[in-house]
Amino acid sequence: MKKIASYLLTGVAAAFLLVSCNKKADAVEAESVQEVSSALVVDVDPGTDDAMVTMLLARNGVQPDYCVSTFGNMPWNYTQRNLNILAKVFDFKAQIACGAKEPYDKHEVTCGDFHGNDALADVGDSLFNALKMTQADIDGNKKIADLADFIMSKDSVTYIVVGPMATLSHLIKDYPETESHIKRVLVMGGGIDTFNKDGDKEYNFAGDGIAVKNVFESSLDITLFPLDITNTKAAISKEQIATIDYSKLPWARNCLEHNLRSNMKYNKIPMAVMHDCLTVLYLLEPSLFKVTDMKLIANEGGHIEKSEEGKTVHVATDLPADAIYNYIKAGIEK
Ligand SMILES: [Ca+2]
Repeated sequence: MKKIASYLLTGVAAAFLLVSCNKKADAVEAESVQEVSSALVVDVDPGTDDAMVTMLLARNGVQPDYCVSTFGNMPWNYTQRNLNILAKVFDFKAQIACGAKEPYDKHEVTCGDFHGNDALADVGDSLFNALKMTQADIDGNKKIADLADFIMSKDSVTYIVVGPMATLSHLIKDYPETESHIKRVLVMGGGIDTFNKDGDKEYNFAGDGIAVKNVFESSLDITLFPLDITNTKAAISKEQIATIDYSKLPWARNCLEHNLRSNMKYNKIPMAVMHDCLTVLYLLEPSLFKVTDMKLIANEGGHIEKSEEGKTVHVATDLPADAIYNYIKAGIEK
C-alpha cells in the first residue's frame, strides 16, 4: 500500500514537474516570440494603384497587421471608404485606422477624376453594395492613437506609405515613442530628377510638404521609390493590360484601364502607372531592385533634393522592365 502511495505520489510529482516544465517552455517561447514581434502597417490613399497594392499583398499571401488611410488621391472620406472596401474584398484581418484627414497647412488635396470620381475607377459603389457593406463598417475604424499603441507594442514594424506622409508624421511627432519601433519605411513619393507637380515636386510629397520634412528629419530608416523609377518601371502598356485574364478579379481591369486613360489625358503617358506597387514588390522580392544611398533634404513644400547636409535615404533606382507587369498579371489571375 505504501509502495502504491509512493508510486502515486511520484506520478503526481512527475506530472506536476511536466506541467511546470511545459509552462516554462511556453513562457520561453512567448518570450522569444516577444523578442521578434514584428508587424506590417500599410498607409494608403486609394487610388487605383493603391488598389493594386492591396491586391499584390493579398494575392502573395501577405496580411497587413494594420491599415490606415490618409487623404491624397481624393479627400479623406473617399480614401477611407475605399480602404475599407479593399480590405473587405481581400479579406484582410487587419485593423483599420482613420489616418490624417488633411495636411498640416490644410490646403485642399485631390487629383480630381484621375482615379475615377470615387478614386476607385468608378467601381466603389458596386463593390460596396456587392459586399453588403454599411457606413457602420467605416464608422467602427480605429484612431491614430490606437495605431500608435499597436506600433509601440511591437519591436519591429515595417511601415509602407504610398500616399501623403501626414499620418506617419503625426505618429512620430504626436507619439514620439513610435519612431524607435518602426524598423523601416518603404515610401512611394518624391522625385530626384522627375516631377509631376509644379515646383519640381511629386504628387504624394506635395500633398503634405511639412509631413515630408518631419519624416526626413527623423531617424526613420527610409527606402524611397521616387517618380524617377515608378514612371518608367511601374508602367504597364495597353497591350500588356489586354493580356491579363480578369475572370477572378474583374474590377482590376477597370483600375488599370482607368489609370491608363488618365495618364494619357493628363500626363501624355500612354501607360497605366502603378507607382505604389513598387513598395510591395520590394517587400516581396528586394533582390529585383538596384538601390543607391543618397543624401536628401526636403523643404516644407514637399520638394526633395540631394544635399551633403541631408538624410541618408535608400533610393530604388532600377529593376527589370517587366517585373511589375509580371507580378500584377500573376496576382490578378491567381
Ligand atoms: Ca497612393
